[in-house]
Amino acid sequence: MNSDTIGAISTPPGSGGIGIIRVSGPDAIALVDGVFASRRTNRDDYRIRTAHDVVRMSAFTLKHGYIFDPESFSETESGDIPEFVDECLVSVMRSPRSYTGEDVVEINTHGGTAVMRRVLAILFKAGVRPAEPGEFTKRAFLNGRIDLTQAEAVAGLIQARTEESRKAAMEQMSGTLGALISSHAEMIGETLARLEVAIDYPEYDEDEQIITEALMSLEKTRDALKKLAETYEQGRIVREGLRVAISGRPNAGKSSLLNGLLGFGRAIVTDIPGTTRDTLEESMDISGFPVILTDTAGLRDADDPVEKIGVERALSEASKADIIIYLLDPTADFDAELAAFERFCTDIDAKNVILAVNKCDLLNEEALCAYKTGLERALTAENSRISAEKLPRPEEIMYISVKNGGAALISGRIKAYLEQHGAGSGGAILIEERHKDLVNRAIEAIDRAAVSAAKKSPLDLIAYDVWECAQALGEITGRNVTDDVIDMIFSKFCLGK
Ligand SMILES: Nc1nc2c(ncn2[C@@H]2O[C@H](COP(=O)(O)OP(=O)(O)OP(=O)(O)O)[C@@H](O)[C@H]2O)c(=O)[nH]1
Ligand SMILES: [Mg+2]
Repeated sequence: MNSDTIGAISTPPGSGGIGIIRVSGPDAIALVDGVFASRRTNRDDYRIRTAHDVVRMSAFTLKHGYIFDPESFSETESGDIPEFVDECLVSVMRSPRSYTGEDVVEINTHGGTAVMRRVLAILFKAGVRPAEPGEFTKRAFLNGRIDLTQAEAVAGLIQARTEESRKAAMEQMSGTLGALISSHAEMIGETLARLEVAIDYPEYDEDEQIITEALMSLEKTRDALKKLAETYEQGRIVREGLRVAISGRPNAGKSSLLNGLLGFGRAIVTDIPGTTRDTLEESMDISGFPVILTDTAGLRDADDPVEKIGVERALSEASKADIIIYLLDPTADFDAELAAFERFCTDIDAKNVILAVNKCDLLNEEALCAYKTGLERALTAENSRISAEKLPRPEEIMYISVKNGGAALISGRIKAYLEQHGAGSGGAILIEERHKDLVNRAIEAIDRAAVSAAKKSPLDLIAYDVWECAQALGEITGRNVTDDVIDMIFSKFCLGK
């Protein structure tokens, strides 16, 4: 247990209806008690200095009253009265049944910057130490209230901007991932114990038998960890958002599509080719997932040095994207459009290109039909420079008009992708890179142990790798983790959490 008492404003900076100041530690109740009074006047049976209104409170109750400055008492007509700084509600949680596991007092003040600052200053003067970012949650972890994966999920939950991000963080905070990792760690621990017994008492057991059993158990864990590692891709989308780049030749309607998807005129749209020169990034919510849309400069051999840089950026953004929406303009020169698309597909390592022919409103049925036939013929393995596996399948090419609701169709495609790749399965998924790295370390350690076992290496060599696997898993839940790692994790938190 920590010996000092910490405090911080837990509500966001700025002004709001109420502000919450949280105090946690062994002296939390006594220290707040010294600056709080439920009444503003000394009466026969009530003395502000010795009322002990907070000390008398039961856990999980609220009391109305006033925060005062204990250094400001002065004699008035109504007695020895301090300066009352704010009217507030105080709640008390007693150790160990609190967020941190310590005594916690929360003061609901009025949410003004000056109010909260002054109340905090009074508390600091009384002996409360300013909390570091994440220190309340760090204490919850150190006091065994939650494991490290749950603590990390608290930060994820606070940062979550979309429904699916919230769900995933909530799932992790409820302990699903921690419990899964712990159960694997337990199995690994048992295997390790058996190996160690065999090392210590070589006369008792058959090495061969022990190794076979150990390998079987390790393999099970390995398969489960592999499955878990695969969920990181879902987790990454939930955490960072799906990256969608909009590419194509100048004037294809890229900026119009960006605006259509966002629902407001974010990007400049004109009929002058080369309107967008820099990349333009905006985030939005599609089906509860965070999506980062990037509008890019139209692809062409530009003479203008600024546009040239823009085109380079456009290609670099596209290569980083999870999905590319490539727009073709059927009213522009067919060969130039096609050549640009082919070059795009061969030049960059593009994944998941959705080819969409825009401005279909400008073509009559006959022209559209002819265009379709021409495009499908050009995009066959015999006719195209694009490698067969990258060629868009004819049935997947979209024919849209951004002017007439085309953005909704594109949004539908993105939705379908998210449903396939980003859906939170409800079970444990890996969101944090730290967890993914450690799961992979655990898998690698098991692989090494398996190789050693196959080579009939000495038991202690195998045991060492099994031990390493256990270490990696323990680092995920925080069972064995260095202070540096703990500090690094909690430093990313916001103040007051
Ligand atoms: N008729 C019609 N015009 C469209 C459609 N989509 C875009 N346009 C028009 O095409 C022109 C170019 O649109 P932009 O969205 O600026 O095209 P862009 O691809 O961003 O162009 P650059 O920034 O120059 O690369 C504008 O005049 C748009 O109004 C569409 O579906 N139908
Ligand atoms: Mg543009």
